[in-house]
Amino acid sequence: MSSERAAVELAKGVNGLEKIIIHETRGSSAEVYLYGGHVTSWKNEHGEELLFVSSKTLFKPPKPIRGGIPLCFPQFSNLGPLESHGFARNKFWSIDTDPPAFPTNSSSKEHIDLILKPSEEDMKIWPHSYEFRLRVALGPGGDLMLTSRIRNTNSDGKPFSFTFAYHTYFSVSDISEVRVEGLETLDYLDNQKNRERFTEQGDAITFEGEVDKIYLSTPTKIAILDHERKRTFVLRKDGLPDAVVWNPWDKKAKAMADFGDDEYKHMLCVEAAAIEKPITLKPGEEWRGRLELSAVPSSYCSGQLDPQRVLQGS
Ligand code: TA6
Repeated sequence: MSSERAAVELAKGVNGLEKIIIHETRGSSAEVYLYGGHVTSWKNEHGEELLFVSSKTLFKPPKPIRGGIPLCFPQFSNLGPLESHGFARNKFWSIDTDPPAFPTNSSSKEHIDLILKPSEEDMKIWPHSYEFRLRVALGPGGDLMLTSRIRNTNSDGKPFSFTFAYHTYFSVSDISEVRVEGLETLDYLDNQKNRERFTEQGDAITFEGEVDKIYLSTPTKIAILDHERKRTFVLRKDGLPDAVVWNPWDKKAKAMADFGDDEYKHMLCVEAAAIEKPITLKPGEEWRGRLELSAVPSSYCSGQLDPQRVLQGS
């Protein structure tokens, strides 16, 4: 990295919204907006963008940013009285200048710490005091890590419960050529069928229409294979038992103002989540949910790549 460019820099983004850019020595980078604590870019060492952000998204509060990694907290989707996916994604976060020590060795990685705490106004919508700390880190190999630490700071002794998701939008070459491995034979709730419970078939998941499923108690590792780009995304998660798979396809795409009609062909959401069993915290207790994303080159022609090797590999 050229000496003059800092590893972590504050910059002005779209519409003057503040963002932090994290640079990793070998060339990978990530961008996080203070608006929503929202990662909007993750690039590999070749400068290739790995996340999808809609060309129609407005970057205009209070509208959430369409793409990247929205944070769904304290409510996933409409599973509660709050707005869809809760409010964390349309709040202004602050840089956490004094984060509590981190257990893992992520201090060695380029990172930024953000924090969200409720205002008096917020407490009227969700009557709980909390501290939501988010660390966004880039590993030497360009892996992107998000660690959320949510603490109940209620002084009235009250516990609170929440559901959560890292609503990651992966950039893919052609959705009809993408396979998801690691969710075979699992139970899921189908959002298109009133969250009725079904069991997934035994093969990799492929896409030929709208998909909106909450997979329950999944393995900690899921692979997304983009054959055309010879790229495999490996999603590792901790403290997040469930995974949501979403592609709106053509009709829903047309119905979303902040989403291009054909953009469904180039994105797939695979979301590390805690939905089926809401997390409950007593005052003083803290929950941790970690997401680690890697993009590995994969030469998938005539069955050379064994996805199981990706899933069982180190
Ligand atoms: O995570 C899948 C999902 O819950 C879908 O049902 C769809 O609504 C999507 O999220 C986008 O939600 P949003 O509130 O961002 O429009």
